[in-house]
Amino acid sequence: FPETRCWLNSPDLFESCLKPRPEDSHKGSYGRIAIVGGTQGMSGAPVLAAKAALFSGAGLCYAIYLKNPPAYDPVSPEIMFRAAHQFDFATDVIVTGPGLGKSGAARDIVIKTIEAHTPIVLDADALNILSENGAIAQMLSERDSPTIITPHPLEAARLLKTTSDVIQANRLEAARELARRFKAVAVLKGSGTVIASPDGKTVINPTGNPALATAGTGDVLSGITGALIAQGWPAWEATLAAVWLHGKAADTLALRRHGPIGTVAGELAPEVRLQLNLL
Ligand code: NPW
Ligand code: AMP
Ligand code: MG
Repeated sequence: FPETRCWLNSPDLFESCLKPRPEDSHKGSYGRIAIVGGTQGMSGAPVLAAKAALFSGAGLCYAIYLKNPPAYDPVSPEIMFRAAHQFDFATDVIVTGPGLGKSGAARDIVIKTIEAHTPIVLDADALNILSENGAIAQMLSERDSPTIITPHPLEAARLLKTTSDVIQANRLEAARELARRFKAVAVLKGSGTVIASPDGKTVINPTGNPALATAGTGDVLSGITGALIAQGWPAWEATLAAVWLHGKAADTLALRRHGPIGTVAGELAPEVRLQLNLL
């Protein structure tokens, strides 16, 4: 890989992707996104991602559950819930993994996601399934549409068959290896998130702080990323912008609002919306 390390130091890099909204535009103009996940005990994860997707500007958002989708979410009634067997996956982008679990049905839905001819974001349990199934990993490298993977250090360790200590000691190399091996834009999360492309671009994100070290913040990141892709951003720029915005939202909350303790994942979406409108 070429040594293309740099810090993502301003939103200038992706500002050009953010287009003004034409007067006669409608919800269809801003893309349809499906979030797939939410097994028993983790039903909130797709809701966090879906809410973040809507606050990041997606036109229509479905939350897809393998079984027993909730009728609706009273806090975010904009989200449309579906059972996987009722859904045709004909959306502009699919985000699979938040709270998905690792059942046989979960594995089948990961395969269906990878077979889609749209950009996909694989997070959380979709990555854990990938780690345990070489044939699915092989399918990824044969896709003709963009793939984004968003592992935290332990998920990255599972994908690369190593330990999170080894990953953390070589974060740039690990991100590059993930991008190369899975032919994906790879986001190695954690303090100083590293984003790598399959062709060797590598950047480190400067935003974010330990306020993000709390349940569900990764699920939120997957929703923001999907939403920018639904709105037509290229995968690389969408990923850089999403990681930057997610961290910036946490910085704003922690520095300006209530300090570093006790941020919850659901609070990030309105801050991301504010940042996007400021760009
Ligand atoms: P340790 O403790 O250091 O050994 P898992 P998960 C490590 C869903 N969720 N730097 C750390 O390991 C997700 O979507 C649902 C270093 C940590 O203990 C998934 O589907 C929620 N290490 C599922 O739960 C809210 C780091 O990884 C371990 C690190 C399981 O996902 C919560 C955890 O990894 C959750 O999002 C870092 N920055 N970050 C809901 N409300 O429905 C993580 N680690 O065992 O894969 O579990 O990430 O919680
Ligand atoms: P997940 O573990 O999937 O919920 O993802 C956690 C999210 O919070 C990722 O975007 C991480 O980069 C971010 N995060 C966690 N801890 C920190 C930290 N200490 N500094 C900056 N970002 C963090
Ligand atoms: Mg996660």
